[in-house]
Amino acid sequence: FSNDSNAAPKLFVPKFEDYQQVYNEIANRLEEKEDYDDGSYGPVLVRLAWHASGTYDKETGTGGSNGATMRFSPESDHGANAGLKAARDFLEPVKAKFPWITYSDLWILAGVCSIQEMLGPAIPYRAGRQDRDVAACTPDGRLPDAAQGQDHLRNIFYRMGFNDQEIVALCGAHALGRCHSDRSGYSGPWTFSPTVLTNDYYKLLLDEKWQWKKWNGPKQYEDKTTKSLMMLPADMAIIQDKKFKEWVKVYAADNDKFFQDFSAVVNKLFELGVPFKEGTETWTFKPVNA
Ligand code: ZEM
Repeated sequence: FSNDSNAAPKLFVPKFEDYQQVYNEIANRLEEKEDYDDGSYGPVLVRLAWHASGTYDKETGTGGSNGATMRFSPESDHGANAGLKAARDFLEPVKAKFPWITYSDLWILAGVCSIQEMLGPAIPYRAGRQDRDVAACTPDGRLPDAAQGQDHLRNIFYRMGFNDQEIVALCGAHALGRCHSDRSGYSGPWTFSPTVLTNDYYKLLLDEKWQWKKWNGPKQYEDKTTKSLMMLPADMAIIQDKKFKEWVKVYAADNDKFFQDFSAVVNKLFELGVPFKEGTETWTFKPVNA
């Protein structure tokens, strides 16, 4: 005979349905502030997930999305992370409502949710990241510098374990969002639809004429036709380099191919260095508004 008071306390083990609830909560709040940027927190949440993951170093196994160490200074103060407080703060009420999820899993789930809700491809997801403390913060300088070119891109992304095709596929994320003069110093969006994922970034790179923008800010390009779009020096590097440019052409010509490769490479990015338990299930969340 046993009754509840004798039973061991039941540990809450969240399942797919529980993570889908978190997904739904984020999806339903993405456009809650009409005056935030282009009307959606999606782009800045994608950038948070990317910067949490892109610190990975394959040689030492340090960095990556396991840990969510950008919560802490010095990592939160790294120049590359300027402005990401907006994304972390957006997610605080979600963490409060679902306290069982780790920050590290939440940030990546928010990235997955944002890509899907902005009409991108399904991104497979696995849970199991653990939060780590300030001692696990990565050194400054692991994320790419927008002012530099192809050699720098290769150094940074090869360190994470990506090849040329994967680098170009990842850059397609710049179809989303914009640069902010009070964050990176750069200004403006890359495409005319910054809250919808398309292959327009590649098309615009190839089809537009790009010229240096005349202004007091950091060196960036503007399109000659409307002067309302931008490219970073690092963006231009992927059409200045012959091997990168071949992939730009592939993705400009074929949105389905871009979506397929983007989904695979983002999944790889978001899982860099994460010590998943053997047998961890891979899930695909059901879109809410997409
Ligand atoms: Zn970005 N990125 N990025 N990026 N990025 C910015 C914004 C966004 C580089 C970069 O310097 C910058 C990837 C790769 C690279 C997003 C996603 C991804 C900004 C503007 C800069 C300067 C920040 C600001 O002022 O707010 C460089 C040099 C990269 C190397 C190739 C990859 C990979 C990404 C995801 C897979 C997104 C979504 C944004 C827009 C953020 C927003 O707030 O709108």
